[in-house]
Amino acid sequence: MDISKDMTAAPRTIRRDDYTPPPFLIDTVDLVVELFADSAKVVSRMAVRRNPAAVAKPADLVLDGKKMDLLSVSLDGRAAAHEATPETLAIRAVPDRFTLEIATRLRPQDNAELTGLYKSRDIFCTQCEAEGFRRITYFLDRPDVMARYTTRITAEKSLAPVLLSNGNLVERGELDGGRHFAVWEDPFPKPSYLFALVAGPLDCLEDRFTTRSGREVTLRIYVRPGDVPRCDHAMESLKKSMKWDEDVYGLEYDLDTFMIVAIDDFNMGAMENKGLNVFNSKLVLANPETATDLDYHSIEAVIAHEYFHNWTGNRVTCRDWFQLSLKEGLTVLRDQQFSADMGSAADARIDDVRRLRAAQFPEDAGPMAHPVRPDSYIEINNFYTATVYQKGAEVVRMMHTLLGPERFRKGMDLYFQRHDGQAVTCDDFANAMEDASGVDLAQFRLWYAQAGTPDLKVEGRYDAAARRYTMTVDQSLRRTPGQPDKKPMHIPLSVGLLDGAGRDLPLKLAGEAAAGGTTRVLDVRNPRDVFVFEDVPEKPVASLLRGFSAPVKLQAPRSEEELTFLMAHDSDPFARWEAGQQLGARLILDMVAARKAGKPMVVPDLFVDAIRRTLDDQRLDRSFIADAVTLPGLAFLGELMPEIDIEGMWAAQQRVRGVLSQQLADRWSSVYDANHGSGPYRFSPEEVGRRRLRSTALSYLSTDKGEAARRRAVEYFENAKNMTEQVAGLGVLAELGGAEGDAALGAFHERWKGEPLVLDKWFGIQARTPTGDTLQRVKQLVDHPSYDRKNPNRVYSLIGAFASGNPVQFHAGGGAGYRFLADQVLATDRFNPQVAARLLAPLGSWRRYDAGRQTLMKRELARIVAEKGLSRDVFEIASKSLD
Ligand code: 0A1
Ligand code: ZN
Repeated sequence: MDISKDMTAAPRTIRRDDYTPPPFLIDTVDLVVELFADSAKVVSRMAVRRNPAAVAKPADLVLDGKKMDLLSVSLDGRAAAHEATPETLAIRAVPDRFTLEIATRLRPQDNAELTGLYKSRDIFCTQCEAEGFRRITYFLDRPDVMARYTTRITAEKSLAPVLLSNGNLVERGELDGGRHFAVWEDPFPKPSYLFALVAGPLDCLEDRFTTRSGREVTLRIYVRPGDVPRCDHAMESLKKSMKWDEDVYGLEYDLDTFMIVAIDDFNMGAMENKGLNVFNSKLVLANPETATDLDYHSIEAVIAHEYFHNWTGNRVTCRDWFQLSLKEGLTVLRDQQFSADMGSAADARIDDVRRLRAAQFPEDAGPMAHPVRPDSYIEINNFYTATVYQKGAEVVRMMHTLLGPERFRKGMDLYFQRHDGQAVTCDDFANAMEDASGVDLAQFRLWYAQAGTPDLKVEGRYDAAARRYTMTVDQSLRRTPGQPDKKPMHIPLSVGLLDGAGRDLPLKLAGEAAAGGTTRVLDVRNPRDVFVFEDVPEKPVASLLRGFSAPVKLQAPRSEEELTFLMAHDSDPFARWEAGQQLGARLILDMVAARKAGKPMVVPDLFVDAIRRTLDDQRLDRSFIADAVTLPGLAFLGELMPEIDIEGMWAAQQRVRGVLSQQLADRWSSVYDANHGSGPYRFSPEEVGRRRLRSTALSYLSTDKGEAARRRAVEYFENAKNMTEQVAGLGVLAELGGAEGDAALGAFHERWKGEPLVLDKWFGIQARTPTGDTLQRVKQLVDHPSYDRKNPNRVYSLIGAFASGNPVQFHAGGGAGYRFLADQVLATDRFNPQVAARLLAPLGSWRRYDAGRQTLMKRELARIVAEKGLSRDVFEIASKSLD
């Protein structure tokens, strides 16, 4: 049995329109899983009946299954006529209701795909979303088949002292031969993708939470022995999440125990299995010595995300995988709201938008562009995308904006009231929102159906005599693969008008009796909409897309003076930050054009002054200042260019940095000195802001690469009191290069060589260094003894960081970076197609580059597609990228 390679011949496209209800239902599943050192035996006993709602009445029951040995099949206690193919098992001529028992054998220790049942060192664990359960036993492995599970696990006690599965522990005991068992019962019907099993040598941190109705819940975080002291932050995050969901959505936890397990080898971030969340260990383990502020933040957000899935995903799940955003978009919105409530709402929103622009906008403009609710796929694992997650969250957020918080909450209540225990669709969600609020969402639903980022052009005209301000809004949506013609969307456009002193004006739209509020959400619905504001006493400056009220690309002919004015005065913090980004982007792009035309790149004083004012503004908190003085990233800038000019963008960005560094040198120095900090590490918004601002200043102070800069960076790195400071210092030193850079990298490795999660930072910093011969270094690091090509964290931190996080180096060198990536994709695809497919994405953007790079990138894609025995995962991305 070859379990290392997906040998599927001609990959089949699955279409949303082909959905039909399952012909059979499975009410209960009793699993017996026997774990051994070199195999696992699984016996599944299922109560099966015909689905009264099925459209067809087939004679046979056809189950999904993959990469297992079938041992036996019996129906109502007797041998059953059956036939197996590599991906199905057909049970012939079944009655209307029966008990089916199937025994299979698997080899978890050889499963490097990390889906189904596998081993992460000495720990057995499962990953069943999306289609992993079929690698454990034959099943109707689709989310609309919901069953009640009982799981009995047996194992040798010395090898696997801890035996876990979903639900409540109902029995445990000793067996002969040093073995023991545990029986878990999950009272809630669930789809197979939420099944989980974990067994191995684990320690746990235990705590309690009392729900608001008085249910006592035991909380446990399981980790490798020795890691328990690194679980406190995760536990605090869990308790905050549980409380927040009660306070904000009235949602309580529903089992007696909630368990989290940290696993070192995990393809994704984490997984919301009912009552037994499995996490990538990097999203659980933290202490100030080994984890950065960003790690602390991600842990809090992902613990919340997975916990929130208990209602949005588990209690109400997806009918089919095309509805993935039903649970993911909604749950991301909920974790974003949670993060906003835990710290600064403005920072949180800036973060959301940065991510969306860096990952989702390029996806929407590339060959894999797909709607939030896709219409087809070859491999569902390829659709856990920024579009489904981040844009999906924006879609739910827009509903929140259109309905307002109270009606949105009513919509959520109605959604749970109607659909608890069901597998439903994105339309069901929109219906609940519509029915609870009375707001018409008919046109709005296009956000689920149409791919691509809408372009919004906004122009304003002031008529002094009539005291009227007219805003003209044009929308357009470019074609995307499979969607040549688009309809106009319903776009909530949040706006304000500022007077000459920077104060918000009260807003009164034509036809309204009186002014209402200073921020208004305009309903943009047509190719062109015109909005007239009345009683406007003076020519205002418009604040547009406040709070980033819709995931669009905004174009507005605003002068540089207007943008600096907004940077200084807008009452909406997001819009304030955005004005700076727009101004920065505009001047960088102007400089790129100048460079191309052989002209000098000039940084206008106005921009330097605006940054100086931001640094001097005592009212702003430090995180916001750090955000505001950080220049737009290359991914965002690239999206604004008809053809991406990497060298040009990089040169211009460096020039702006250089000018800001020089002209504001005194400011950076005083910011650096003033934010030294003292006392033990605390993960609080103030302390995080302080550290961020200080490392931002350090980075500006290092731009000239001079002696003083090197000395300061070395001092910062050597005196670092926590991992946040170490990583910031190491990043700066790696970019400075030379003896200081090498020494710091060496010292860091020496100190942390026993900590894989910390070494990931070491790999990542080197892979992301925009200067020097990074590719050569990355190639050497692949052979480093600390590197492990089978561990997804290592692969993402080295290969992923280079290809996706270092555009300057990835696109340099006449295609050597492309060739390296393709080689890595092919090598990885032999054992882990999911990871291989994720690495591949950057090659798909070839259309955005010059002709030379296009040829080189396409050549690598073609080489990949031509490979024999390619997985469905990689085939889909590579072939669609070439289309
Ligand atoms: N549902 C999880 C993410 C996840 C998705 C797929 C996986 O394997 C293919 C694993 C995890 C979440 O949203 O957190
Ligand atoms: Zn999720």
